[in-house]
Amino acid sequence: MDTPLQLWVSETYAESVRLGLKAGRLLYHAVSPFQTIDIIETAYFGRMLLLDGLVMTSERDEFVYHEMIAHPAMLCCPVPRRVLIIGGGDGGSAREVLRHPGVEEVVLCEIDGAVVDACREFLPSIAGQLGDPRVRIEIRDGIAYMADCAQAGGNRFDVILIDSTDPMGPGEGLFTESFYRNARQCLTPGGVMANQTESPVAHAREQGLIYDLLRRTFAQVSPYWAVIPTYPGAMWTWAICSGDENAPTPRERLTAAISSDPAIAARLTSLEPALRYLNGELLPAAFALPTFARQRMAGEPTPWAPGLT
Ligand code: SPD
Repeated sequence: MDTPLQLWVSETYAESVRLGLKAGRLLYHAVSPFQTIDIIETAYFGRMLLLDGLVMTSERDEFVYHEMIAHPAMLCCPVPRRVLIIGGGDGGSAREVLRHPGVEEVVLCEIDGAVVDACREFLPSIAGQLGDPRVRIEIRDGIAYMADCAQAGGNRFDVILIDSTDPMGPGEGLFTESFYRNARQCLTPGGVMANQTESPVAHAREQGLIYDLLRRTFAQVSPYWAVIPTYPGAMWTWAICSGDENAPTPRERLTAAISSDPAIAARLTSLEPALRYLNGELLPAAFALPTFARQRMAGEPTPWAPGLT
């Protein structure tokens, strides 16, 4: 009896845990100077982008990640006009940023032009806004871009999003103190940076190190989380960071905004019809962290928790 061939792709973490996805056609495969790039069809999550075999985004759950990296930081800033995205070559973060009416310029600095081209061709629902005239794509190393921006005097972007890969391969230098210091200098007064900070379940050690660096570099660091079903550990985090020690923290700004700042609350309400994840009830709740994650991010000793062996 013929058994139909079934293909599965999987991502392993902590050397012992594996998430498997039933796959269909391989739509795109390339080996660029930086990484392997694959776009595949999956049975449940639609088309999916993998870099060096690690899941970056899928048609079915990308909205959670992209809404969550973009909108909290954009709302934190009273009038975000100029936005820098480091990484984010799939275009999902740019698409969300462009939903904010005052945005005049989005610089997307992606190291690998092949990622941008492949996503434009095979993931149009994610990359479809990359042709917007407000978007300027720079195919460059984000570390060098940020260093140049800081050296030229900084003070250039209202919001910076670090939409990076994991801290390995080409993304590794995007998790360093010097990179964060340059990012802080590139912000305008009152500006904020948001970055993806991995999973408290799958990347315990890496996450502890990332938050050490962030707390050393920025006066205020507000972590928040959501569930991304296709990512290792599923529980995923971001942080909004600000260099302004006298202002309320990003968490306080957003939480107060929802209850008492009519301008920010109105901005979120006007976005809501276009969003599938974020809303006025969820935004303040996303900053409430489980104790083990909160302890680790604060640099406190954490009793055994997922991800620590
Ligand atoms: N482990 C996956 C981490 C990837 C984070 N960046 C995803 C890019 C989506 N725009």
